[in-house]
Amino acid sequence: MIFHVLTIFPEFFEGPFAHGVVKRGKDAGLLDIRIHNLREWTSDRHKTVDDRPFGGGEGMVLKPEPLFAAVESIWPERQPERKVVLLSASGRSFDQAVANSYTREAELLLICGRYEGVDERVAEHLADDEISIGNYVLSGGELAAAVVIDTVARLIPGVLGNETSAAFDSFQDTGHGEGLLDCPHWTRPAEFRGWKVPEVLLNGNHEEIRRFRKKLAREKTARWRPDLLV
Ligand code: 9D3
Repeated sequence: MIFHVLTIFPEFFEGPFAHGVVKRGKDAGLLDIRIHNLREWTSDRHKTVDDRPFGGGEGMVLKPEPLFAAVESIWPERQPERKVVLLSASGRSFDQAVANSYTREAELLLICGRYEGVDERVAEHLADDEISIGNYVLSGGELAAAVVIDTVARLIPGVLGNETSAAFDSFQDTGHGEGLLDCPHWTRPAEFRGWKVPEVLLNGNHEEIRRFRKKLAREKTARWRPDLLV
């Protein structure tokens, strides 16, 4: 799968994809990440990418021309399995189901918004989808693009060493069922600063361990994500 990122901060992406699962996926040839500098598609001396909002108001807005020129030069042909995704605070919510749906694409082109926003003609006539990663205010789409790529990349068959992407059908698929959060985990030492690992986990009774983990998963969900229980 090929991920394209269109941004005014190409250096931002030197870090996020240089480690771990995404790096291994790249090295194995299972995915490719291509960072594109939006300013390459400006035609004025100052490489202008933004302008003042019509109707007045705070801040600046990304101009449509460089964005359309960039997408049309990266993809001279739009194909059904190539999707343009606009990262914006006003998009639909990104979640595991959206990530799963993106694994069916051959290529994604992620447009990182900046300033107060992006000219609405980009959302209307250039992007196939408009995505927010959560209900909080970021200063731009770059962190969101990195989140989307990380989440989708690990679902690509082979990237995690898993060929069965069906095992990742839902966010809460932990083996406990019922859409619960994962249960807590412990490792050695069995006692640390006087805090003991639950005895059940040490006794080798796998049926009892399974029931215990499910109980803890329910308790954890009730505490931190009661919305998942309704
Ligand atoms: C309410 C007026 N503005 C906030 C002071 C709106 C606004 C404009 C631009 C809010 C955020 C941004 C920049 N954010 C993104 O481009 C963005 C984002 C986000 O802020 N939150 C969650 N997901 C995303 S994806 C892109």
